[in-house]
Amino acid sequence: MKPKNNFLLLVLVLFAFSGYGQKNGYDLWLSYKKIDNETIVDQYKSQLKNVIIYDAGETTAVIDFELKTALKKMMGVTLSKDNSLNTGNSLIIGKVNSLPNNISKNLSLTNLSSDGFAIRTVRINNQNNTVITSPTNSGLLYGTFHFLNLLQQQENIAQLDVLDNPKIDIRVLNHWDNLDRTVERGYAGFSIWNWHTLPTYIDQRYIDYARANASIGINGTVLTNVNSNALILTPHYLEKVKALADVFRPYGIKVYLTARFSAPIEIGGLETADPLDAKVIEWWKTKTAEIYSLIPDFGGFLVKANSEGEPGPQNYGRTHLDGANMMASVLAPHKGIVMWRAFVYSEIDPTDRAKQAYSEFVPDDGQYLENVLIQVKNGAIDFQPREPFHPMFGAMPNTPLMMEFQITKEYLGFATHLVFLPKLFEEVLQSDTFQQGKGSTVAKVINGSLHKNDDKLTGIAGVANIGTDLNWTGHLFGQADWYGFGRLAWNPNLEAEKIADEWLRLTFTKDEEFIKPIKKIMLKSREMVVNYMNPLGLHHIFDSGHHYGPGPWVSNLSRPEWNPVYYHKADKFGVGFDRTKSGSNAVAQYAPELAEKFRNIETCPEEYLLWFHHVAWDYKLKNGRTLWDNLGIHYQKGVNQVSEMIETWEKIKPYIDENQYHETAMRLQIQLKEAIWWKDACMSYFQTFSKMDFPIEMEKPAHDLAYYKSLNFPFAPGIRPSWH
Ligand code: GCW
Repeated sequence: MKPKNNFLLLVLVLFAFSGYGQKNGYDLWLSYKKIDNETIVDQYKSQLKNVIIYDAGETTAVIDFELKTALKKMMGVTLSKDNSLNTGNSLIIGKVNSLPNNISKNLSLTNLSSDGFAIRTVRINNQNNTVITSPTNSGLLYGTFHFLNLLQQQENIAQLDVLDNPKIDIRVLNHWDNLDRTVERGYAGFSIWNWHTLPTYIDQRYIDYARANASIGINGTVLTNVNSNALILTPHYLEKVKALADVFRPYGIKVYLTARFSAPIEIGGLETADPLDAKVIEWWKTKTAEIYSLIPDFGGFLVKANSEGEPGPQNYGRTHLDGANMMASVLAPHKGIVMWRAFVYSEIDPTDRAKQAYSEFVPDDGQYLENVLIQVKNGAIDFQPREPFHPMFGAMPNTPLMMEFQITKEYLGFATHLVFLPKLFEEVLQSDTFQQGKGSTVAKVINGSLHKNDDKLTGIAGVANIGTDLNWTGHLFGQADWYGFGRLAWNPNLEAEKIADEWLRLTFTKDEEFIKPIKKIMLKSREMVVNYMNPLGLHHIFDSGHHYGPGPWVSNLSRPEWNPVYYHKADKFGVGFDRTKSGSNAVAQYAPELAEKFRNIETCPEEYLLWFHHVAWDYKLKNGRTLWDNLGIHYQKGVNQVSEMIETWEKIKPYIDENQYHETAMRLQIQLKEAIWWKDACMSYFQTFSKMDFPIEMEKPAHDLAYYKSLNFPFAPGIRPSWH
């Protein structure tokens, strides 16, 4: 850490010990609560007397701070710093090749990858010591956090033998943050990047943001919105970006920017942004060199091109391949990468929106330069409560595909609904693409196990849910989604249940009376939101623009695929989007094994029924009831599940801080109200087509359809100012 940051360190220390952050949620999963079990504290104290940190560059101070803070808070201990290796009960932290020989020779670390770490109990002079090692500084930091995590969870540390490697190389957050500090689809306040006071004022949040991310293995951040503003690439802003990069570097976090494709025109004074134009290429080359002169480890660019009106190579008759490769070629000499988004659909392409990205990208498989990753959303439409996995994941064996998840809940209840997203992420990651036969899960596509060439890059991105709210994410449980994303980015095969368990222990208490019921509601919450918003494969029936609440009736927007009626296609016969041969045939983009299953209404999983089929209202589902009845049953079930969640929450009151209890309790009330609203609005609307009575299980709507249609929310949060 640079000397000028010493003052900040002091502020950080004072803040960390004030207990303030713990109560309002600011400390996230790093609150390092006092360990209430004296036997364990005594054990830890006897096993942890001394600490030695071998040179970890700028990261040394970070590791030192974290250990100091954590051990003091958890058990009131400060470790001594004796470098002699003779004391025993030392915590020894050092890179593989900076550890003394007598330690490293016994460690057998052949399986350790560059950011991986090992934590081992080793004997020196007949005394036990704990060694944390890695080939890199970041790995040492990850190992330290892991070790502290074990203490927080009160694990036995007497005989440690841990080796953990990240399974994905690039683990980034995408901030959809604008330069005016609004956050597109952000529900937790304003952007944490205060561009006005940067580069001189380093907000404490930047440091705590870096700590939190490093603690879960996130190693990159894209600071700006994919709907980008070219100004970020001007010297005035680059200086500010550099300041952030300097803060994040010791935490192993690289900075990336979104690159507006038309920047050569907007800030470069050129007449074109044609990717094959020599002057344009030269402009990007010079701009890139300028960025690297300020930020030598700059990560690269994330690009949204020719999507929702953003400029791109197609404006010049070129392809995504031309655009991506041009940018990649200017970044390659600096070891930078391009993350080129596949979220494209065109206002002039009349084919099913769900098919368009596949059609644009798959034919060019294998032709992208080595430093290009194609960033694909988890599903083919848009972060819906449930979508089948994006068919591109099984169809581009020769191109690194990056996963893009949305951590912010644009379509899952903003920051007011409790919905544990790792359950959704897990479902997608464990879906079988059949790319190379059975077992070719999406996780294997993105972690590179299916690549022929071992050197191919791997990556995963999460659209951040972070803002200036005291607790960062608005909903306290939104922290679990950030945490869970990081954990899955490190290891996409982790189970959502384990993640929920870890997060609850780290954030609240390890008391099973609390953990058990709350874990249960978290794990159920994803299916619950599907039930009360988009059951049985319904999708994109949100009110327009802000996507707050139901709007299945919306049909007046300029582009057909912006209207919910495009997606549900309700008529007097039935409801749902026919994506079989008789319809758009999007099923054909999946491997034959899956296409076969989805195509046949009898074998199509019910959760995807209306995604792939237009189904008659009186069609009988597996439970013998009609589709119509089942819709009502699902909507009601979702509502009932929210009520159950509220009952559970009331019971755990004694185990949690009062403020946090009340905050969540109030949000749950909003969730209940909105779940009922979804049920009533959607069922009233669909009834105008089905003309059938509501099933007996369903509570009748309190209002008529006209009422639900009349609701209007011009200032619902998260929307682009220009879309109001
Ligand atoms: O779902 C849509 C969102 C837009 C977003 C776009 C995208 C950043 O409604 O707000 O723009 O996806 O992912 O590019």
